[in-house]
Order: sequence, then structure tokens, then C-alpha cells
Amino acid sequence: MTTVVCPGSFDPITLGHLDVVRRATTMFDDVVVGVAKNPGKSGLLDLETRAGLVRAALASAAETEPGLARVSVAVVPGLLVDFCREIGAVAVVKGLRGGGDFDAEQPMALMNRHLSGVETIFLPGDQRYAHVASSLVKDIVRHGGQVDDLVPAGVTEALRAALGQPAA
Ligand code: COD
Repeated sequence: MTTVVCPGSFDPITLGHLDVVRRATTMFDDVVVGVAKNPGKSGLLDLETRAGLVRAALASAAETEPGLARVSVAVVPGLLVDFCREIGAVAVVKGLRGGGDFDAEQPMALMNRHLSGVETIFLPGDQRYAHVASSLVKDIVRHGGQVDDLVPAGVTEALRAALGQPAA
């Protein structure tokens, strides 16, 4: 069995993230979504809330795409490479929306390989979600906008709650 990790901040999960995870399941038997802290970003949702939203999104999507039912979700407590070693993952799978993502991802990929030998596999993001980013989603909700067609069910409500906004 080949295990891979789809890591990210998932603050919050978007349909772009979900598409990358879905595509990873078409290639690998065992896909683990790793919810991690990115020290370069100030998080809004706590890690357990993010992981819960990822689990809910996968459970809902698995109703029509059974392959998603075998994806597991875990919080990455420290270095990604240590997590990969613990669970026996041979590679990290990440989505790229464009050249900006590649510039940000390449040093991490090289560092992770330097630290542990874990390889990174980049999947080109689907063009439908090329403009979708967690940071933009949060900004839109913060200002009262609508993101329901960009995120799985339940995400908007979780963001509103974290922002102290009344439920719609
Ligand atoms: N379409 C396709 N791909 C997308 C989309 C989209 N719409 N949105 C995001 N993605 C991709 C991103 O390019 C990225 O590859 C992945 O999904 C996750 O994105 P984010 O924004 O949720 O997560 P990041 O980029 O903040 O995640 C960074 C990590 C948390 C993975 C990184 O900081 C990490 O590995 N932290 C653990 C500690 C560690 O090991 N640090 C040393 C790293 S060398």
C-alpha cells in the first residue's frame, strides 16, 4: 500500500483543496490529509476545527465519490517530514494554481527531501478553482460576502462563528 499526505493549512478547506485530494485518491491507495500550522500565516480557525471541516467535506463528497471514504485526516503536530515518517508516507501531494504557488512550494519540497528523502508530487490545480484561496474566502466572509460555491457545506458557518458574526 502506498501512503501519501496532502498537507495544508486548510484554514478553511476549499473546493480547490478537495479537488486535489480527490485526484490523489485516483493514484494512491492511502491518502492522508495533514492539517498543519503554517507559521507564515495567522490562522483564523483552530486546527481541530479545520480538521473537522475537512472530515465533514470528505464524508459528504464520499456519498457520490466512494473513493473519498478511505481518506483519513490528521493534525500534523510538528514537522511534516516527521509526520510522514510516523505514518509511512512516501510522498507529499500538493496542488499548484500557478507559478506563484510553485515559487512558494519548491523550497519546501526541496527542504522536505533534504530532511528525510520524502518526495513532493505537484498536481496542476483545476482551472475552475484557480482563483480560490482560503485567504480570499476568509476576506469575503469577513466583509459579508457569499462563498458557498467555493467551499464545502458548513465552512461558511464555521467562518462566521470564528469571526463573531451572527449565523445567517
Ligand atoms: N487549487 C489547487 N491547489 C490549491 C488550491 C486551489 N484552489 N488552494 C490551495 N491549494 C494548494 C496549495 O498550493 C498548497 O499546495 C496546498 O493546497 C495547501 O494550501 P494551504 O494554503 O491550505 O496550505 P499552506 O500552503 O499554508 O500549507 C503549508 C504547510 C502547512 C503544508 C507547511 O507550512 C508545512 O508543511 N507545515 C508543517 C511544518 C513543517 O514541516 N515546516 C517545514 C516545511 S519545509
